[in-house]
Amino acid sequence: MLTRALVIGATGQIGYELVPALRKLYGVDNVVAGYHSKKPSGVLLEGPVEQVDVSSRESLEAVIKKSDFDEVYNLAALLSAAGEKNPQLAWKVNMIGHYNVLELAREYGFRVFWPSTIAVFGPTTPKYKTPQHTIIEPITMYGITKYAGELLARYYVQKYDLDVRGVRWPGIISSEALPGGGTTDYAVEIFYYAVEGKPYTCYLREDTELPMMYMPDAIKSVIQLMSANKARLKLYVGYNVSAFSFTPRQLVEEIRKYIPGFKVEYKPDFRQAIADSWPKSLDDSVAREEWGWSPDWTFEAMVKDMLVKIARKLGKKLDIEE
Ligand code: AKB
Repeated sequence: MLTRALVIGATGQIGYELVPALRKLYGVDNVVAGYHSKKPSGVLLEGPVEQVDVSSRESLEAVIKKSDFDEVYNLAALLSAAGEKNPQLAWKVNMIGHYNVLELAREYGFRVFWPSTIAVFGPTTPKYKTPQHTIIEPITMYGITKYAGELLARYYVQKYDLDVRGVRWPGIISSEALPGGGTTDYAVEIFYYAVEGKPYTCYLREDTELPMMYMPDAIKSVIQLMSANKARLKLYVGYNVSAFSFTPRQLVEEIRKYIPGFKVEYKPDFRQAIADSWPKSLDDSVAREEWGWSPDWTFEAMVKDMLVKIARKLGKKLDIEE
């Protein structure tokens, strides 16, 4: 049987790479790229696209009604930094949008993927090997909506027997679409500066350690969780998933192995307090036990691959053996 899927937030950092991955699995015509203010481009235009406002039930239902979707991937969200600039909009997109998807899933019967984040954790959470179940007191609107969203999704699973699944992603590093509005965005931006030969000003302190993951593993986590045997799942949403952790200083040192002259200065801004409230590493043993999660990419392999890909994208020559 063919699976039909809608990806909401397809023009964002993760959507831009999830859509082609799903199209490979389900067929190009069976995966609709849902976008809002940012117009689709590149690979997204190889298949169907639809404009959709997740915070409007009418807009969402109009798209859902057009196709018999089996799965909806709701990636629309204002991230941590953007959410602090406009908390009201963050609530609307992250919370009402999530509620609208769950309500329509109840009526139309599709499965849902909805990601949470390390931003659910706060300053009172244990910092190292942060357990799945621990103190959760987020300080950003993004974190609050994501933790409330985890509880809401689990409520729909229990009350209405919905199939809603999701992970808690760390910062995601990728070479295709740029991230926007996150606290971990520096770890992508920095590669563009390094490859262009420009100095970079980092908005986090050099010793700010955060958990991160390379995009191929983020995509793997979605596909692995969505294809996991339902009978084995207990948690359904908010699974801690981790790959590696690093500080800006460690990232710069690794980049300098390939670009020795790369210059960086540190000027922490409001994002420092957000980063300081998050874990430094995660315990993802529940995801490993329930659906066999394990990452493929190491920090060192990610840095090398990013430099190769960004250099190719910018048409720059770097002396790196592939
Ligand atoms: C952010 O920095 O806000 C996101 C996240 C960790 O969820 N990348």
